[in-house]
Amino acid sequence: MTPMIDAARLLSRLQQLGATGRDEAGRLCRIAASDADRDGRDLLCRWLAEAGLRIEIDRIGNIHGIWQPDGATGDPVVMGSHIDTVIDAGIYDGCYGVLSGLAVIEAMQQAGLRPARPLAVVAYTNEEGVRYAPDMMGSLVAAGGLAADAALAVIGTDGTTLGAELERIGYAGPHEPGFIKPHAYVELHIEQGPILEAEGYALGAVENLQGISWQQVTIGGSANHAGTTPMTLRRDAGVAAARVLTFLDQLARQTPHAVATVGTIGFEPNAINVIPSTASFTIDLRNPDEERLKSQEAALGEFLAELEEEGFSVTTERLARFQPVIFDPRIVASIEKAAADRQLRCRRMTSGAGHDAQMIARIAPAAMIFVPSRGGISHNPAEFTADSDLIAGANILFDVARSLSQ
Ligand code: HGY
Ligand code: MN
Ligand code: MN
Repeated sequence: MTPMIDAARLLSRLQQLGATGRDEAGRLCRIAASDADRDGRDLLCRWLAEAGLRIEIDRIGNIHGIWQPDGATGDPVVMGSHIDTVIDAGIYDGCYGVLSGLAVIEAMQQAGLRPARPLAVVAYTNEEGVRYAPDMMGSLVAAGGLAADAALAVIGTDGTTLGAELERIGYAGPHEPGFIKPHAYVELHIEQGPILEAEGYALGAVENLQGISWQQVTIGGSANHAGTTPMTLRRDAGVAAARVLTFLDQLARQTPHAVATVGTIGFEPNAINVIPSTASFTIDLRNPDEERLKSQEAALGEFLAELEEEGFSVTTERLARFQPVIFDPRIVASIEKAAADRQLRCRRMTSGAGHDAQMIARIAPAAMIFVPSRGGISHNPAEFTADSDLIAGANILFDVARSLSQ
């Protein structure tokens, strides 16, 4: 009988964690290093302790639950993801991978397995990057892509500092990030896109992940009276920003596999009868092809230069820039084999979203397993994956982690 994970307990924990860190309006907002995040972390650590795992926290707050079975030696097989969320989030993004990693270890313990290697489940800090940029921060630091001190010094959108917030919530750990070097890393995650559902697949074996470019842009014009200022005499920063948004949208629609998003925007002085003097907004560009991503960035730069020619001031701040990542073909193949062995339909695919796996791939063989998202919806409370798909994915994670830890 092929061992299986405890489905009821995994589903129950997903709901319990999903109920933790909701704001007064009932929205799930476990923003990294917030009180809500602390509550989620505390709950996860309780479950890790109940499973008898050794809990180790590093300076950037990455939580490691380590299982060192008798006789196991060498670097651990790591299963991870994140439990911080975006604003008004769904309950599966990140949490599903962390809780499934724990379920896999518990299933191995339950089955009396004696893996040759230790196993660990990791919840990386600040994967979403909502308050502190860049995103995937905890795994980036663990992979040596960003110094821990630099990350801890990052000032958030609310003026707080990540290091002080981690101290405040009690998750500024003692270990140097990267103190654990994974033998291999596997991340189970919801697809957050429409492909698996639309094509009738139960699983995705993720072989690559697209490049990401985040910038903060501030355009300066001239405040003036909304009623008395003729259209020909205006330097309206709001309209200039709107032109950038439209330009980026059209550019992405004309560039293969490109996406472009302006997720935040603000005007100064932000009054109904004042022409905006300043417009500040964020730009998220992505493409699986590095050269095309560079061309999107170059086209944006040229457009902003034209606005400067027209008399606007333009400043840009780089918030994140990650190149596309290719995952480990052997692990991808083992995901496909595990799916075939369980008679589950599986297809290879690219990840549109950023994930901790793209960072850990810098220091260890890594790959991802996707399960379908209903309607392709994510970063939205309507995010949903059917229980049968959740359990199937967790069992594939079990099979892959077991084969990697033999
Ligand atoms: O931005 C992303 O793709 C991820 O959800 N942090
Ligand atoms: Mn995620
Ligand atoms: Mn996310």
